[in-house]
Amino acid sequence: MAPATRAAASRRQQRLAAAATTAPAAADAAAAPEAPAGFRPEKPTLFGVPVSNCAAQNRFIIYKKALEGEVDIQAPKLLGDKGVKSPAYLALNPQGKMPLMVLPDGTALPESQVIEAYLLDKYSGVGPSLQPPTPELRARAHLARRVHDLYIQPIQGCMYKKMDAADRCDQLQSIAFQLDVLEELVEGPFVAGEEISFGDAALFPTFVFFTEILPKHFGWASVFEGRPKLAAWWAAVQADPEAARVIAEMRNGLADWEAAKRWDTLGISAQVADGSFNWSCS
Ligand SMILES: N[C@@H](CCC(=O)N[C@@H](CS)C(=O)NCC(=O)O)C(=O)O
Repeated sequence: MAPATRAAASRRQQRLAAAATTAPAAADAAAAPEAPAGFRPEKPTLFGVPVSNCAAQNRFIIYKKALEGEVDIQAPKLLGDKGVKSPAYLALNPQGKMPLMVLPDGTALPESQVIEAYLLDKYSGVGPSLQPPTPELRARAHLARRVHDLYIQPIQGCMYKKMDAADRCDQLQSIAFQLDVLEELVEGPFVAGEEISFGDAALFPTFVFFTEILPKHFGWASVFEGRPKLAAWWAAVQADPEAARVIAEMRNGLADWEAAKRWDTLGISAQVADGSFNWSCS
């Protein structure tokens, strides 16, 4: 390796090591359990919490293919008190996000789409394929995931995170727009036709946020008003037993947020009460 390349590689290693060791406050680091060195789980292990829509996408695949004997599901706190910001977690996923899958050889697979592709590939012979039957329908399922991952997931925090009121309102308007995009995209009854597929897996957990949060905290009359195809799709998804299980898990997580008065504590309710913005995106 040329000296300049070696120096750049060394700087990169230092930045990653710094992210993995300095993210938690020093006081917390003392309380955190010792990070397992070179985490090597017995089974492929998915890290995520019930309320995370990103992790929920992957749990759906695991449940649908009945892989719970093969794949372990754990909370990020297994790797440290700071969860996704624990040094041991950051060493496996420097982005500090869930989900993350760790394989028995220590290989770390972050990103819900990567984990999903791995599960669908590795266990292609187990349970339903979750692949739409034609290239055109598979393209539609991929498009649903792209719309979700590029245009919805990055702004979903506007429903439940602390932020400036004007930015929040702009992002809620963008969500309303993306719902209109999805209304045109869904084939029916599922995203890519007759069978539930990875295209639905990408979308439906985020609809738990939409349906639980937007009417209750932002005064939306309905997420589905003027969107009949999406309304029928949501009914079809909820009738799927494994989707219903994931939806219930997420709702329980949201109930904890409600019990903790998250929207009041973060000042979201006060922003909405101010009424200077069109929160219902009508
Ligand atoms: N593109 C990523 C997004 C991951 C992501 O943003 N995960 C959220 C939960 S849905 C998270 O880990 N948030 C915790 C944090 O940012 O501290 C994926 O699809 O996996």
